[in-house]
Parts: sequence; C-alpha cells; structure tokens
Amino acid sequence: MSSNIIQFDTTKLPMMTIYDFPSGPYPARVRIALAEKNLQSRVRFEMVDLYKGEHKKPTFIATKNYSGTLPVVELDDGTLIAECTAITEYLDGLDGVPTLTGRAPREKGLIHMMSKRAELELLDAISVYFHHATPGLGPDVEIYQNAEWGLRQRDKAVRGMHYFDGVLKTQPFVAGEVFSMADITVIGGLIFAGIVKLPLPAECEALLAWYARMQERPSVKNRVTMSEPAG
Ligand code: GTS
Repeated sequence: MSSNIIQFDTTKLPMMTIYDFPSGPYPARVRIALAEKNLQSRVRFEMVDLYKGEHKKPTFIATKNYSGTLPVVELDDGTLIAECTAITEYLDGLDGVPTLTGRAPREKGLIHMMSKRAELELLDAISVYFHHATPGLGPDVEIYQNAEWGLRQRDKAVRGMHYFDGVLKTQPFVAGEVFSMADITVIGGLIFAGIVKLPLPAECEALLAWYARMQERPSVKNRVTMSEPAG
C-alpha cells in the first residue's frame, strides 16, 4: 500500500520568535508541539525571566502579551500569539505530520475537550497551587497570595490525576487512540506536579505507565535543550 503522507519541507517556513522560560511547564507544551511537528529549526527562543518578573513588566504586557504569561509566539510579520492551545493550533495548521489538534470534527472536539479538561483539572490547578500556596516566583512577583485557594486547587489536581488515570485505563492516549495536544497538556500538568513535588498517587497505575511512555518520546525528553530532532 502506498503512503499518502506528503513530506512537508519545514525549512521553507519563515522564522518565528518564542518568548519563553525553558524549564516552564506551559512553555514545555509548545516546545513539545514544535518538536513533534519538526519545527525546531524555524524558531529562535528568547528567554523571559519569570523569577525576575520580566513577564509582568509594563513593556512586556504592552508589547507582547496583555495577560503577562509565557509562552508567546511572534511571527515574522509581528503577529503575536499567546495561549498554549492557540499556539499549538497555529503550529499544527502549518501542516506536516503528526496532527496534534485533530482533523475530523469528532476528533477535534474530543481533543479540545480533553485538553481543556487537562488545563482545568490539572495544569492550571497546579499553577494556582504554585502561585498561592508555595513561595512561587518569590515575593517580588507574587504580590497577592491566597494559600487556602491554592491548597484547594492542589486537591483538585490530585482528583484530576485520578480522573486521567481512569481515562488511560480505557484508551492509550488522553483523547483516544492517537497522541495529541491533550496528551501534551497532561504532560505539562505532570511536569508542573514534579516541580511543586506533588507526587502522582501510586494507585494511578495507568497514568504512571502512560507518563513513563510519554517520557520516552524525544519531543518530551529533549524539551528543555531542544537538542535533537523528534526522531
Ligand atoms: N493560559 C496560559 C497558556 O496556556 O499559555 C497560561 C500560561 C502560563 O501560566 N505560563 C506560565 C507563566 O507565565 C509559564 S510557566 O510557569 O509554565 O513557566 N507564569 C507566570 C505567572 O506569573 O503566572
């Protein structure tokens, strides 16, 4: 059977700049997507130091991202795209394989639902825990903290881990039969869990096994250095 996959020449694409923080869990989502799409060569990274609060400086807010978060993609025509889901959509739309956000309506719907759920129930919850109930980015950046809210979000994230464990007991990937943006979002959540030392419950065997498998992927393994092609 002949393959109908058309080789996509990514080197023809213009360069983009990504403002990010190399070890951050949200930037990891975009770094993984870039490597999965084999787009590493089209990117120059510009580090914004979160611990120095560079992402909250008026100039960054005014000229890069109103929300004061990373990552942000700047295209060669000056267009700015923030929000990991939007960035992943953009990168996916540049074509090439694999598809991370789905092609058919049903697949797209499931991937977006599960990715949003991974944000709500896991990644964003851990982020709130980090910023509110731990020293977070330090006193100069964390100007308002509400520890009780942070701890509630930590508990929500642990419930989220059990939820995704249940999902992965019945299917190999977060949104079904293939790797997608939804897997990347859960990976981001578990990277953040590692940073805040929130352990994955031992009984979440399916989630643990899936995460071990995910960490074998070159896109995940090499996300900080971006040193090797996705393979
Ligand atoms: N909804 C945003 C997205 O999906 O891009 C959230 C982005 C986000 O929270 N990014 C983190 C950030 O800017 C980066 S990292 O913590 O993962 O490195 N945090 C800084 C802050 O002050 O919230």
